[in-house]
Amino acid sequence: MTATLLPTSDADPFGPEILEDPLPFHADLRDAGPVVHLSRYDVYAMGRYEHVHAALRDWQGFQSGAGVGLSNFRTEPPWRPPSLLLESDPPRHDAPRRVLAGILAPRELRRLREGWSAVADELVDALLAAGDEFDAVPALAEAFPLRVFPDAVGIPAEGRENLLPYGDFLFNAFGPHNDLVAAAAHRAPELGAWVNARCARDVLAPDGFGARIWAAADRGEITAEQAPLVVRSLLSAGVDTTVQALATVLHALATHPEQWRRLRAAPQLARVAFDEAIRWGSPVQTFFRTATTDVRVGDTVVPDGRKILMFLASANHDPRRWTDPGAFDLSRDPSGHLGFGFGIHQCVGQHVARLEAECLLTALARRVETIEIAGPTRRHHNNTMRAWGSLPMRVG
Ligand code: HEM
Ligand code: OVM
Repeated sequence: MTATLLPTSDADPFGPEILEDPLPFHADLRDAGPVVHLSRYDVYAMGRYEHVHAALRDWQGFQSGAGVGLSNFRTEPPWRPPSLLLESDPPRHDAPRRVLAGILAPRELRRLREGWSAVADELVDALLAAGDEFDAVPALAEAFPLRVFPDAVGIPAEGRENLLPYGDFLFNAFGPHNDLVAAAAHRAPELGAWVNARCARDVLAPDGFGARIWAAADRGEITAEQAPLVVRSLLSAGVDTTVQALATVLHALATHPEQWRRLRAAPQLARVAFDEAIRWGSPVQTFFRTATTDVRVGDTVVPDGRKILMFLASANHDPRRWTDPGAFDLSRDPSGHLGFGFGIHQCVGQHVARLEAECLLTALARRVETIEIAGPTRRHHNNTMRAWGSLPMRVG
């Protein structure tokens, strides 16, 4: 039995061409085999649903504790103290995960729905009163999460404009030290200090997610040293992701009028529309893992200590798993998509994201008959996120 069948690719998945349109590269990656060597970074990669899914389930073989970016924490110092959730393995991962999963559980979020719906209604009313054309990225995709999420965490109002640039840098930093990282690196210390200061107990409002994390520390479920880092996870992962997921679903609906009509006719489809958009557009495209031993995948071996890039976006378009994967279709069942990951690190904030989407899409569907692209759209390049910079829209 040989272990030498390792296709190789010299493509740069973090270069501007592939960031602009990753789909052709994803197809090549899937067709090349279960595991491909990316010669440019000397790392391994997976693009097929079956293998990405299996690897995400195998947290013992493919760890997160050495970082889920290109940088290997075994040999390179991380740019910030590692996340207790994203960048950790059991048993250290367990307590912070349990605490956050409890605070962000669907039944805990019920108390937020009414208020978030009212904000969405108000935002859409104000937008429509101002005219029938707008850029959906700032006007909806950014505006709505920024109105509801930082309040739900409980941080003060001052300086909230730092949240998006912090997230943009963080998601870039999972990739190589390319131009995207270099262009923003000068702000990282300042943004990091600003975020860290919002994790302290005394700045957090008494009824928010942040205060609940500190209350869990009081109960001994996590330590007082861990609490600020768990708050940091919310401020790190909770803003840019939902902004880009909302931009993705708005773009999908604006370019698929028949699906928009379906949603209008049955607004309870908002959650399916959102998850289908996450499958279809995969706002979080990739994460790395690190092999903890020689791990066999198909006919090849990922050697101990080596990085492997999981293409969630490619798995979400794998024709071996999905019928007509390129179609954005509200009648499909998108569950099982890997856009929120899978396994022990699967997105702990997914119910927050779905509630935001439900509120915003319902508010729009109740008021707007048609929605279309009204001018040239622009991507925003990021090493980890598939993002929109501008989405000119016209509504009727
Ligand atoms: C984990 C995507 C929204 C907090 C993840 C992972 C993905 C993801 C793919 C898995 C990472 C891995 O396996 O290494 C998304 C997307 C979102 C979203 C697409 C929006 C649609 C949120 C929100 C929050 C959040 C709103 C906070 C309220 C987290 C945290 C983790 C995580 C803390 C780490 C969980 C762990 O390692 O146990 N997310 N996320 N995310 N997400 Fe999200
Ligand atoms: C965290 C974190 C940061 C970025 C992303 C993420 C998608 C989590 O600090 O825990 O999940």
